[in-house]
Amino acid sequence: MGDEVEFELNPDGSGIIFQIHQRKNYLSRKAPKIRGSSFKGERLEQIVASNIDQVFIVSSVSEPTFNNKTIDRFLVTCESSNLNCNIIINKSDLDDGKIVSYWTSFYTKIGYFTLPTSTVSNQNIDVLENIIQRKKSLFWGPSGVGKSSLLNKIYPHLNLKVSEISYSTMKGKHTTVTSRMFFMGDDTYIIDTPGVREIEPYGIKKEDLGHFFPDFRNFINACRFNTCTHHHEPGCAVIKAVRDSLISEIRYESYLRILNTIEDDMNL
Ligand SMILES: Nc1nc2c(ncn2[C@@H]2O[C@H](COP(=O)(O)OP(=O)(O)O)[C@@H](O)[C@H]2O)c(=O)[nH]1
Ligand SMILES: [Mg+2]
Ligand SMILES: [Zn+2]
Repeated sequence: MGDEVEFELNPDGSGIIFQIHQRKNYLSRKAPKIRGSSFKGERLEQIVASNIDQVFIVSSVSEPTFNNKTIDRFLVTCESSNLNCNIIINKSDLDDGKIVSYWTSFYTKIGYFTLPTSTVSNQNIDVLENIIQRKKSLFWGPSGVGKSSLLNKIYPHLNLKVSEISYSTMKGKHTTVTSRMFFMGDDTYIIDTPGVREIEPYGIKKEDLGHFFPDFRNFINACRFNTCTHHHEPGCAVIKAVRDSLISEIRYESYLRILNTIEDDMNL
């Protein structure tokens, strides 16, 4: 999706694509595990979208519960694909006064543009509308956080299907089945993606993971070993920065969790 192609038009109106331009960037993930399948082979890389100017990682204050670890996984995937990523904290109308201000300043400090929004109170809908003009933007995040609702708010004629929250699980149901790209005129494209429950950063080596945490970057070069995974190694400058409160412990915990999910055979 979003690939630029050149094609020839035949007299009968059919076309032949003869060149797919090289993708500027693309977002991929591992194909999800199929529940109940016993297939243990290699899981393929799935391309979610390409040639994207900016990604909005959408989260919500509650329903589903705010989860910074989920945001961090999405961030790592975007960083590793060289994508410009921003964070949306939607459903600010459900805030008890703590989540929005705490996490907005948390991620802003790391350097991510973070925008609290609400399709109920309309908070920052105008700001969002402004920053997506003349760009190709992808909206990504777990199901139920309000991605389709936000897009409908800005472009009511899109009429994207919005899900009911399932109160048994407090998780949104998947209503968007495949990613869909819409041309909104004036060089503006938006991509609505289905909710992703499980996301695993694809194809990242353990020793490279730290580079996808911008808040670690200033310290990594000072580690004793250039293959340091910032896990246990002596002379690790990242661990020291966590101890000195120069790196947030919360982010370091996220880092360790993701590190744990990277399969060792990636390092062979
Ligand atoms: N309270 C509140 N509910 C919202 C907001 N935005 C969306 N919702 C609700 O959240 C549910 C899931 O929305 P949907 O747009 O389908 O989420 P998506 O799966 O991320 O596309 C729907 O019931 C929406 O009405 C918001 O800002 N505040
Ligand atoms: Mg949706
Ligand atoms: Zn280190």
